[in-house]
Amino acid sequence: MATRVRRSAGVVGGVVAAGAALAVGYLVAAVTGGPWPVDAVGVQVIDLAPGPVKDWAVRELGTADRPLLRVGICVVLVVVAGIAGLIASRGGRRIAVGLATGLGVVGLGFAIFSRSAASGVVDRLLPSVVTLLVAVGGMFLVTRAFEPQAPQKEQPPGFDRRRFLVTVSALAVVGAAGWTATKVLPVRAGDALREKFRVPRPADPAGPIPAAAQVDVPGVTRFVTPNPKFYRVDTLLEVPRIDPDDWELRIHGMVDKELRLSLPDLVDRRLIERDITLTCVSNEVGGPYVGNARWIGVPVADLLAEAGVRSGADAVKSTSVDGLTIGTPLSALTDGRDAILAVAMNGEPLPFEHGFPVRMVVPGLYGYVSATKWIVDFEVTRFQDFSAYWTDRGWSVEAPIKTASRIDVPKGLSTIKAGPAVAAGVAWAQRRGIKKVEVRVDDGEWQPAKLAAEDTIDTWRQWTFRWNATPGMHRLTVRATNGDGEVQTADQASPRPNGSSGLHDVVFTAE
Ligand SMILES: Nc1nc2c(c(=O)[nH]1)N[C@H]1C(S)=C(S)[C@@H](COP(=O)(O)O)O[C@H]1N2
Ligand SMILES: [Mo]
Repeated sequence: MATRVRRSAGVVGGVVAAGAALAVGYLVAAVTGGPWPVDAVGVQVIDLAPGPVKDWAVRELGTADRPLLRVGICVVLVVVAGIAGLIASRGGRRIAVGLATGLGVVGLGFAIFSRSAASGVVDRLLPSVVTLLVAVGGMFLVTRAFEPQAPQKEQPPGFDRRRFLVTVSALAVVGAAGWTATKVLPVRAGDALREKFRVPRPADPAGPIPAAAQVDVPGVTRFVTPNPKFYRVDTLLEVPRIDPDDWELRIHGMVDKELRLSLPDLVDRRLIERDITLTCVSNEVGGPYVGNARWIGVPVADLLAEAGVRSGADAVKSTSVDGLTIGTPLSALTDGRDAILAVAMNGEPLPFEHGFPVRMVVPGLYGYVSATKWIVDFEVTRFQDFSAYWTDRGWSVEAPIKTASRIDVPKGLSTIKAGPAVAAGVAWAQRRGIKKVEVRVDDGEWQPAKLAAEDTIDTWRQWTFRWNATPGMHRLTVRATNGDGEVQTADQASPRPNGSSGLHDVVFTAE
């Protein structure tokens, strides 16, 4: 009985020591902006995850894979710590402290080598160093309760109940305090940073969006995606919070004159405002990774002209604050389309999740080859001289957005009223615009849908379709024709390597 209590205490002690270490480390990460060791490991997992696993995670879990990955890593750590505590309770105190040290050092190692937005060495390492110290110290202190009562070597481990309860409670309080502090104190300096930046007035504002761009059918996507609803795709567990006063962009490489721009330098230039629909290459047919916003930014072409592009260059390699790289064809930045370094999204500074303070937006290209968030470096170069984050992972080097269409209403597997019915959705073919949308009921003929007003060729376009739904199960299929007259292909392709294709359909019942 006594043995069992001691062993349970060992497990609890190990778990509490690990929990306190992780919680205090989390607080330090929040204060410094450095990586929490759990996230340092997580980002490595993301970078190393085989393509299919990553595709699966994006598809099935969306952004939910982020908290899940963190929880998974914490669970592994806590289980190992529990086992270490158990070993200590059986006389293996050194092993337990050694395990805690080992795990802490591994976390520190990941923090040194993994991508992170933290710039200074201290900010980058402090969270893992503190986690390591609390883990080792905590394990050392709780397991003191298991020292043999008498000094003889051969004595079985003892169990000093009082000492155990005192150390475990103290650690639990420290951990809980650390965790709570992160949640309640304004340590993330977050919103204050964003409020430092005032959205500038564009010299070249966008025209009003035609009211008729938005169809009036319940359940259809909103024409302008509200910022909090905008899809998010990136590889970070903690969103970078860049101080706009510290931000600097370096434009260099195959240019005549290198530029270094602070945020005031950047927005001091000619600003344009444009509606542009972003799309992720990972979007499945009918999927949600597409959104439309009104952006304000500096034309990339202006900056390139200022820097003077040398002949021979065909690409721009842009880098975000965490070291992720994106390769964009130079031609897409200079062919007259509205490629911008954006500082505002729907009238607000960019949300942290969407790249504050500056990101690139290029109409017509999937995000992974153009939409660099938290951009800090812009190098004019040649495709043959570098490879970028996603292309290293099996995605195409060049990726224009494919013509696509989606049915939002009726929802798949829903039940609608038989009789006069309405379907509605969106279609997009950025740079070319949408000229026609057609819908097919069951295996019938393609029939024209009614197009909503066009905003621009770089935005998606809504459509409605009215028909008489007879009772029973039905399938609606949609296809779009872009402004070049090309009909969306029915050939099915999965997102990898350069975007999904195929026709979206929904099955529903009318009764
Ligand atoms: N720094 C950084 N920028 C990034 C990414 C990223 O992982 N890191 N992902 C890209 C991808 S794949 C897409 S689709 C868009 C998504 O932009 P959003 O999250 O603002 O919707 O950002 C792009 N820019
Ligand atoms: Mo993407």
